[in-house]
Amino acid sequence: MTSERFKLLGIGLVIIFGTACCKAVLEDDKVADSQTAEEAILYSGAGRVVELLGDSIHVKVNHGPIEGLMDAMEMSFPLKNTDDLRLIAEGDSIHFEIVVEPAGKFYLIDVVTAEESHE
Ligand SMILES: [Cu+2]
Repeated sequence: MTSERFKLLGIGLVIIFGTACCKAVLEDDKVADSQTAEEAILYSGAGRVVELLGDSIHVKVNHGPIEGLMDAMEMSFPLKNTDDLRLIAEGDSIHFEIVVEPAGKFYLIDVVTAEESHE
């Protein structure tokens, strides 16, 4: 009974936090070694918005390689601040930061369109 519940929870988390490929990357030893005990790590990325997912939290992005984290791929990310969704549309080129917390939870912050990102 209990293990069945954990199994369902696990499936739910995979659905919520994105693709299995990225989950594997995030559990990579290299990532674990480079982080201190309690600090989240910040990565910069760029890509194109493929789809704004209907749950108002996730965005599907076709992103380029993110050094130290993952190769180029198409995947869904949760957003830290859902207000960012109002600033982007499908097809936009975007820049963003990915926060990876020590426990492996990750989400996007500072999502801007490429046109707005120059200083
Ligand atoms: Cu990815």
